[in-house]
Amino acid sequence: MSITLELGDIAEQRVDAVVNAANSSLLGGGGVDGAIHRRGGPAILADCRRLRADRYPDGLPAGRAVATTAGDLPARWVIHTVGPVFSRTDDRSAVLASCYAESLRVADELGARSVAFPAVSAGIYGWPAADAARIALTTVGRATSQVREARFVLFSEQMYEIFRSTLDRLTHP
Ligand code: AR6
Repeated sequence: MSITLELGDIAEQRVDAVVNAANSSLLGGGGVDGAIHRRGGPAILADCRRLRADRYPDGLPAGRAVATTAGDLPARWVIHTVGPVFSRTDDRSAVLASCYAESLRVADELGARSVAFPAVSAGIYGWPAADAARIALTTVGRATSQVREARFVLFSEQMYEIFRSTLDRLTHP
């Protein structure tokens, strides 16, 4: 699998699957979630409502992932994952790592070969950027998957630079 980095909007990516940094309700929010539902249209929310009714009446737990249609996005599927809210007293790194591992597992089930990821938990959920980048890149780098391209789509120059330097360090220790 090749890991690539791009500065841009995740909702504009032409890939098989786009990963959404959702919340447990699966019913929408701000940040990545807002951008995906705005650009993807009502079909995504309709699928999410069905998932809540059928499989996740209490919501999708943090660290898990589930797929829906991508609606009007230039992708085939959205893989919704719920990152942990950052805590200074409770180490939730394993939950954040699980978001990436589970998203790739769902991508494999779908047959997706290219997947775009945001920096899960690094926005509204408050995870420090450098640590979020380390967890994201090490987890995806170690995963066994049929996915050929894992593309991290970063929303600011600063976040892009953090991911680039972290990736450099991991590939040339
Ligand atoms: N494309 C790529 N990255 C983006 C975009 C975009 N369009 N918009 C924001 N980012 P966040 P979280 C960056 O807050 O921390 C929602 O309300 C952002 O700058 O989207 O997991 C959900 O419903 C940051 O670096 O996700 C949940 O309630 C990263 O993406 C909650 O926010 C993640 O920021 C989830 O919070």
